[in-house]
Amino acid sequence: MTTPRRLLLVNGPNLNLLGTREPDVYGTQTLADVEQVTVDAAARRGFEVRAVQSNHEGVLLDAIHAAREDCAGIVINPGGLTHTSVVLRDALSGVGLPVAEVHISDVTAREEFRHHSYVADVAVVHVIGEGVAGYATAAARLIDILTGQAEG
Ligand code: CA2
Repeated sequence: MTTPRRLLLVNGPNLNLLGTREPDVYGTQTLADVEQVTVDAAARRGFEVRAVQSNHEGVLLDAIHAAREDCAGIVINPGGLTHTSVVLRDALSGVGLPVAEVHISDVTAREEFRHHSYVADVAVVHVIGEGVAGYATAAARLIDILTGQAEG
């Protein structure tokens, strides 16, 4: 089977609130902007994006499992699940697709509990603290790996 030219974009709990609160931390762009930025970056490289956001962990797991069927890689901002969820990490590890982890804010400069990521060591790309533009960087770097233009 040829590799599908499609990414799954996953946004975790509370990221539907982007642009409505905490602009000092997360900026003023919305989840729709996040999805558009990612779609545009992927399209410039001939890839499509399927986007999912949920406040329910099981919905995210099901979307990640389904990506095995028709996606080449996963761009994910797990939100707070980054710091808590072995289950999410196991799903990403279990499907075996290359993963790009994105955080809008610089989690390394925030509270101690945000410094550990359960996802970090199953991801081949990490983009932290670049705001919403970081999703474009993550998609581009992941596609470069998928197309053999960069090492994973
Ligand atoms: O910086 C990021 O992208 C985070 O993944 C965002 C998560 C946070 O728990 C992580 O530590 C870092 C929080 C997402 C919630 O986003 C909101 C946006 C606007 C208003 C309220 C929440």
